[in-house]
Amino acid sequence: MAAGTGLVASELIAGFVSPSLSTMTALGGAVIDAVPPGVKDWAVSLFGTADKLALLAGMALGIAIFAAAAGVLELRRRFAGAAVFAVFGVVGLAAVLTRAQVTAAAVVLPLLAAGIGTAVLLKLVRGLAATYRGGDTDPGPARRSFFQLLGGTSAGVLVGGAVVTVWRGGAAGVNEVRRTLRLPAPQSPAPPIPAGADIRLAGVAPLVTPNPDFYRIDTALSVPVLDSREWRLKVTGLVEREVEVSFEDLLAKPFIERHVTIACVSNEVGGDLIGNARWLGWPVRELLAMAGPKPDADMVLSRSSDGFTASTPLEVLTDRRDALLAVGMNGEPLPLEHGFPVRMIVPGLYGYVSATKWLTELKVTRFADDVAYWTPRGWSERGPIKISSRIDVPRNGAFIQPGTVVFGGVAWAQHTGIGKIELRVDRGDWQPARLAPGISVDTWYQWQLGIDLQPGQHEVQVRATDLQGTEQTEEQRSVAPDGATGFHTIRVDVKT
Ligand SMILES: Nc1nc2c(c(=O)[nH]1)N[C@H]1C(S)=C(S)[C@@H](COP(=O)(O)O)O[C@H]1N2
Ligand SMILES: [Mo]
Repeated sequence: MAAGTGLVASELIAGFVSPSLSTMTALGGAVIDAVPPGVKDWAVSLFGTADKLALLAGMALGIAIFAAAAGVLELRRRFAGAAVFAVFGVVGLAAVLTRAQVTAAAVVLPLLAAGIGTAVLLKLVRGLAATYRGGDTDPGPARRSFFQLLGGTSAGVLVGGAVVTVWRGGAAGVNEVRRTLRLPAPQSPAPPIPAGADIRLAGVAPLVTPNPDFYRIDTALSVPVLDSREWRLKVTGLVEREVEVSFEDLLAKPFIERHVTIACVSNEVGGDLIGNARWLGWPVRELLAMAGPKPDADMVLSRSSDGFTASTPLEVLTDRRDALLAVGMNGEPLPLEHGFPVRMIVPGLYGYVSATKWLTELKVTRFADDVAYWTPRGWSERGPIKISSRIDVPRNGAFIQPGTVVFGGVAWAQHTGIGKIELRVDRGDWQPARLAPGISVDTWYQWQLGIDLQPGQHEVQVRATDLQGTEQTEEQRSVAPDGATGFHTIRVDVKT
């Protein structure tokens, strides 16, 4: 309870002022950055997207165990438990100091937590000791006052903890700023979605992914909360002149709007870490042109407020493709968890090397001189998206009626485009599917094909070919270091 009181008090302050001050988040972030890639992959495979919750629960359990030990020690020997709490404070402080967004206020909070925790610990342990002090004294009053104190702190921790989890005042303020934002209309609107691009087959992923359903992947234990009114983006490094723009500056630029499908390098074959949205923003190349990259530069290291970095080839950000400083997603300001107020979107590259959310800096540099967040953690420094295809219906393992079975799904080869989709049953001949028109080469495409199936078990595979004639490879490779390959393969059971 003592540890809980200290933690809840400091998390409450962080919650109200700014979630980025949270010591628990800093500690979790330090753990995420420090664990070897193998352990992280294991945790992600075990907990999936609940990995962050699992980490927080693990941290809480660890703290509870140490706090219990501190209580026992304090009871045996004065200030022995207090020393354990001091160690808590120092560990918390060290974690905070490793964070990119460290501020004076963030440094104070772990010390405050340890201080409050220690005070409560000493009081509780004194009170507990008083309840079984021997002799003739009646232990009743001491007992009552100890349990009052314990009950009071427990109630405080429970109520405070509930408040911390549901009410984040700092985030609420920015949510309000976001809600009242008016984004400019694009000077170059998104080309209309071609008729027939959406095949309207139940079970196939929607052509444009609604924001609440869009996959979310990042290393942020709590979503960074950035106020667009204070946001600045700096262009630094190998440039003729450093440039800084505010959100207001950005909104005054000629915006374009485009559909772009982004995907995660951790997407397994057949996986769903991919989504297609209509992004509104300003081309990155325009901002880079203002700064003037020096001739020896070949990479842009984009950085977020929480220290995450991505390495994007300079060439990709300056060619004619629609690489964006995005502020809008499907007609609304970026949701907080998708990078409010500004993120990068680069057609053709996996998110980890391009799609930096909560963007704060573009450092023009060289692959030889700088490494991005994931590069030393077992992932390739470059990550062009691999041509891929997926069967959405029927589901793997489905039981279906005999006769014509309609297969449908999506395929993508961002910035090249899909040219052909084929299916084969039980490793027979490839049969061409009907490929719907894409919105653009930067988005995924839907496809469908009806196949007559005999009763029994069948294996069905899909293969895509891009518009340059490159075929998706059959070779099965896992997601690390630069994206999975192989055919999406499902089994269906046709009833007799
Ligand atoms: N700041 C920050 N930006 C980030 C990441 C991150 O961890 N931190 N993850 C990247 C990865 S790996 C992917 S796949 C995309 C996912 O974007 P989404 O969560 O909006 O779908 O964001 C990218 N941008
Ligand atoms: Mo990713």
